[in-house]
Amino acid sequence: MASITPHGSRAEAVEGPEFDALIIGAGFSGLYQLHCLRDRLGLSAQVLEAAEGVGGTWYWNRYPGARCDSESHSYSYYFSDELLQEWEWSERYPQQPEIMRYLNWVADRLDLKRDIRFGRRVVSARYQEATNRWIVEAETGERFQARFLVTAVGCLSSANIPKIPGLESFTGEWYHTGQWPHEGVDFTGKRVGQVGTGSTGIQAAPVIAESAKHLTVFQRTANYSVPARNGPLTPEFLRWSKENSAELRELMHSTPNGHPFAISERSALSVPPEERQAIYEQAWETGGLRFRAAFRDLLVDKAANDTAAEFIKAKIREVVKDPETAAKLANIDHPFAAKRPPIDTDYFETFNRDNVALVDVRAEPIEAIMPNGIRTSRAEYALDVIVFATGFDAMTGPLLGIDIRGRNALSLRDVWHAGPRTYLGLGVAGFPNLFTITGPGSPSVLCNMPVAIEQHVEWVTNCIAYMRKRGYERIEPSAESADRWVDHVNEAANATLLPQAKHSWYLGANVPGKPRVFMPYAGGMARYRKICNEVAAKGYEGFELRP
Ligand code: N01
Repeated sequence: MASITPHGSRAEAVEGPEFDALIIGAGFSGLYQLHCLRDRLGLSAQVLEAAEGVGGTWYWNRYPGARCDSESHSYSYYFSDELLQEWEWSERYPQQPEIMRYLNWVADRLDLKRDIRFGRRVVSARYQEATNRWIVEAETGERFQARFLVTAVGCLSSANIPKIPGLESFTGEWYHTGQWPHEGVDFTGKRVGQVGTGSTGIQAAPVIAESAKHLTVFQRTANYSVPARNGPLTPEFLRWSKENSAELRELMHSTPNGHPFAISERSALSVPPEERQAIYEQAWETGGLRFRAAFRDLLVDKAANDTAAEFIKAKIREVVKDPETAAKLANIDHPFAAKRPPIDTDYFETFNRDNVALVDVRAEPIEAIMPNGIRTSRAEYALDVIVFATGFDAMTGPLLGIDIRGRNALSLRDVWHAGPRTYLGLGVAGFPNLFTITGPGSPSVLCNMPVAIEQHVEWVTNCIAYMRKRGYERIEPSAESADRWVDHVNEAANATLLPQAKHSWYLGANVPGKPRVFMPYAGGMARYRKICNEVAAKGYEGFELRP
């Protein structure tokens, strides 16, 4: 499988087998990137994957209730009509096991697994200037080399386990939702403590409460949530989505967030209060992320946003019977959707159960974990199981978890010490031939992920094809273009209400010591795609290309 470039034989003994391209990660991005480079460009390409199977984020996130909040018919690869026509989703939002079946099916259909090396957690990647090769080392000690290195490591794959004193003394079981045991966890008869109320915690709590003896939810930041309104997909819907796949693709490419619905053109402030209320009621009934699309200005105008925020807070007070619990749940300190807005199935209703309690850890901070539970400043909570739904060291975590070194052994950790600096979220100055799929500075997590992924993978593929055609061997963003892009990313974020959520992982605020920088590109996917296309059309403007 090693490439037949004359280079290979000389370097192989020292630096391992050589390929044209190495891809790190076998999730949505890595699978498609392998298909593009191997099957479209005819390169020798290999994927190095830490897990024992494909799936990326979905391989690890097997917690109770794990489900995607993009609608199934849009959470699919759209590059292949055959794949689109053949696969049948069963529910409005796909559950984790169904997504795993889908990704395995795609990998098998495209015969990808033969070029994926599983069980290879990449620990370092070093650029060798003299040979223009990346030397990539796995935890197993094996080395691989390639001219191009594509990171497809995901944005939410580095688990954030809070350093609470005493965790090692806990005599019960504890789990992080993003590292869930494959065999599952039996909560029957157990007293469970769940720390965290983000998208994950909001999905997990109702399911855990069904089987646990008791569930205590430890909430630090109260969160909005909109009912998902999940349900089985009808044959009519499935037929419709297949017959209209071209139009759906176009729609997803035309919206700022890559979802298959348009954002209303009305302002929340342009309609009388009764009409606005009726529009929100209808959006609440429809459910899902579509709620955000009810008005065009929810993410840019605080007064408009307040109308949505108040509507949801009123719903929480209506659903939750105990007024004290309702008040804690509705005590939300940030604009609606300024943190990633969860969608749920019976989250707020769960607090009406006799076996569920809510602890506000802003009012009574967690001080320590004891052998038999969690101690806050006010009380001790006896627990058999602790579930950390505490999220991820997002976006930069998975990249900085690898010791990546560019020209002159320049360390990515040093270059990003004050926050990520990329050009288009696709490349880093000083790191030739490195492409970062859905890297910081690209829309990534603000977009329906497969749409963002396909755009990046195709851009990278076209870029490599261009280089081969013109005889270029190296590509690297200039420091000036990266500086300008970082400024533009900040400008785009500041034009929205997103940075107003001070506890958001978009800003790195959930990881103690992490630089507070708004990481994804908030200018919208459609605009971003246009910028990337223009850069390519101008001969990869802002990048330096060399033979
Ligand atoms: O993580 P989060 P998540 N003590 O960071 C709390 C995607 N996703 O796994 O807000 C006490 O959002 C933390 O509190 P605070 C989606 O993009 C998608 O839930 O930092 N609490 C917060 O409540 C999502 O946004 C789906 O104050 C602590 C929670 O833990 C992203 O993944 C499903 C704490 C973490 O929330 C991350 O979601 C699930 C501490 N020391 C996730 N540390 C889909 O449906 C943290 N917290 C596709």
